[in-house]
Amino acid sequence: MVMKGNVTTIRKCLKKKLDPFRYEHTLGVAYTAMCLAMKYGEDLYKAEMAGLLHDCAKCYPDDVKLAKCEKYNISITEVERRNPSLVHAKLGAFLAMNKYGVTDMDIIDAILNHTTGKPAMTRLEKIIFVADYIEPRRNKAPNLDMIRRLAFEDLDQATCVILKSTLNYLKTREEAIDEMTLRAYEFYEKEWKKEKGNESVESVTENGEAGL
Ligand code: DGI
Ligand code: FE
Ligand code: FE
Repeated sequence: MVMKGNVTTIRKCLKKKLDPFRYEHTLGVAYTAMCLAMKYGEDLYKAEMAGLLHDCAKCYPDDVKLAKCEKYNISITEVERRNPSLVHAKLGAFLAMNKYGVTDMDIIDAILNHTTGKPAMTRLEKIIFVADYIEPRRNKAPNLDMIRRLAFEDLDQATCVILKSTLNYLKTREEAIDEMTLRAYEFYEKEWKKEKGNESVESVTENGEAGL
């Protein structure tokens, strides 16, 4: 077990476990999450820890991810079995708790829900979900400039646009869509409509999918 809550120690360990691109992304998410935390009054330490650890299980090969889930009794859905890359969120939350010594459930939940999102996310969950998409090293998604601005104006609307872009991307690639991704979008689309009436989410995401 890594020394509890020590950012420097956790970083050293992550540098060994992740490839260089993923490590850079990880630092980007941690810093972006802290910026969003400053804007929205979230705890900076929680944002940093969740950002640092959100992809800690990302770089294991798919079969190793599934084997580790079996070993630790982490249950896998049908969609996850067909798309083992989705599993890094669950496995990452488990490792954050059991290997990196995180006890704060806000941090664990933010790691757990960072890939699909879910309805009615906490502020920290939304911060990590959004930071994952907009961090400076991420550059493939369309409309990133707009989404980056929106993230610092309205966290719920940014969450909604990112979910929509992700769904568009998954549809064009004919990938299985996790029930939770859909439910999350439906929830945030309702919130969007309450706020923006007839202006559709598509009007913001219209020119394309999220090339992740
Ligand atoms: O781990 P990252 O690449 O930093 O980001 P992430 O954890 O958000 O994972 C991104 C990938 O997850 C991206 O390729 C889209 C995919 N994803 C999100 N929701 C779903 C999904 N993939 C499938 N098959 N189904 C989903 O519902
Ligand atoms: Fe991830
Ligand atoms: Fe990530």
